[in-house]
Amino acid sequence: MKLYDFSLAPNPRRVRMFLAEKGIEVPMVQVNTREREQFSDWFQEINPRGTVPVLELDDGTRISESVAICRYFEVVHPEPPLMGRGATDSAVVEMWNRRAELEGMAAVGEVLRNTLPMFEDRAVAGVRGGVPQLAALAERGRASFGRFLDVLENRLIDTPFIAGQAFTIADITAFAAIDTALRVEMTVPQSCPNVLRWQSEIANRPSATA
Ligand SMILES: N[C@@H](CCC(=O)N[C@@H](CS)C(=O)NCC(=O)O)C(=O)O
Repeated sequence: MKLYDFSLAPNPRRVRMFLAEKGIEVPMVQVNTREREQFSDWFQEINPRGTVPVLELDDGTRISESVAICRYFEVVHPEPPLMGRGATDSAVVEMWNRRAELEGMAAVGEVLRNTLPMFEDRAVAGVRGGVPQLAALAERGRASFGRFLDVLENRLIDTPFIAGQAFTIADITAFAAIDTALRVEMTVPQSCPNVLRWQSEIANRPSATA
């Protein structure tokens, strides 16, 4: 088994945090997406979509998509549960993780991909070129990110973690999104004290450095 990873990229980081929380060690292969290694012949054979992370199992099965990879490890290594237990709990975790992806990670991605010079003409991940950056999308992403923080603030008034009483994959996704937002100078404002409290707690977990 091996995990195709890039230490500086946010989505592979989600998987590394998930593995660290479970105490699982997997051999990693670095794919330097800043050097466009995702478009190299060798990696295109692994994942023609040109994205990391990718988990390769010993039987040759390849799984891309961070959550699909996490799901695999949740099933083979259920402790500690990070995707909920039982029908209700799992659905609530999934709901919050989806929201963290669609409203948090996507918003941050929209800003990053449409502003950073390294993504010039490559505003969509996995595409070699011909996708120009659009300032309006970056602006929209900033507004979406602000709304996402408001959603988290309201949620974290009532619960210690995003999906409820326990740390889950939803915390990993939201934390990775918020940490990545720093790259484009988007920070959690003082008007979100509960998000700040939660953020510092997650940052103090050993998995945060994974
Ligand atoms: N939804 C996918 C997103 C994967 C993705 O976009 N990965 C980025 C790194 S965070 C990537 O590989 N980018 C390649 C590129 O910039 O061309 C997942 O969660 O695995």
